[in-house]
Amino acid sequence: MITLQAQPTPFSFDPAHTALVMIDMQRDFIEPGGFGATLGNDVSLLAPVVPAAAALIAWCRAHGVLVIHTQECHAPDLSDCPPAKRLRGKPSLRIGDPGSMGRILIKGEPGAGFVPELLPQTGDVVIAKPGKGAFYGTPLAQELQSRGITHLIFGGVTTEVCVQTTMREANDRGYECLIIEEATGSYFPEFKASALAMIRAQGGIVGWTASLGDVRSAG
Ligand code: C5J
Repeated sequence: MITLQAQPTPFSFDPAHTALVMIDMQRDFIEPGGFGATLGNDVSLLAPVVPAAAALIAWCRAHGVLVIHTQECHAPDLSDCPPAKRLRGKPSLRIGDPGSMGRILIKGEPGAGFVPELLPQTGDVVIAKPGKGAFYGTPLAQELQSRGITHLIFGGVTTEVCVQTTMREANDRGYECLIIEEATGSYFPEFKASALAMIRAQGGIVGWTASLGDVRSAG
């Protein structure tokens, strides 16, 4: 068992029954010209998440924690993209439109791929997801159940959208959930701070939060 300092209380887990769920560290969210930028966001705000996520992934690999990468993307024919999602708002390019990194958020296009620092390795699990939550329309639940996973560690982008949605879905499914502060990020720093505060409030109503330093101090 590993116990690390966390809020609101220490978080204990057996690495053999724990998975890291790294959410949507894709070029379309982190680099200029992708989905995040088409929505008018300053994608440079997410740059510091990349080295922190890499450090967390390395720590998990060294401690025998399964690494799962999720990827928000859609089929080339958009059959898994509801019009409500595609037509929402006034982005400069919509999902499926051609951009500087290929078609926006389409599976197999360069933009939908992971940033080069965080490419999946042999033994990792990759989950392509059509929604914000990683359980909707994916085999994630079966992947976790078949491996006897009980605890989940979270990182990725964006904190208050896909990360928080997935953490809440996991919490409702009975998983003990921890999010690592530096390894997650938002285009809106105040939303990140609020999401983390909501997660650990009321005795950890959604789960625990900890810093990368807390993780490293655990061994
Ligand atoms: C968004 C995500 N923000 N991965 N996706 O649309 O958070």
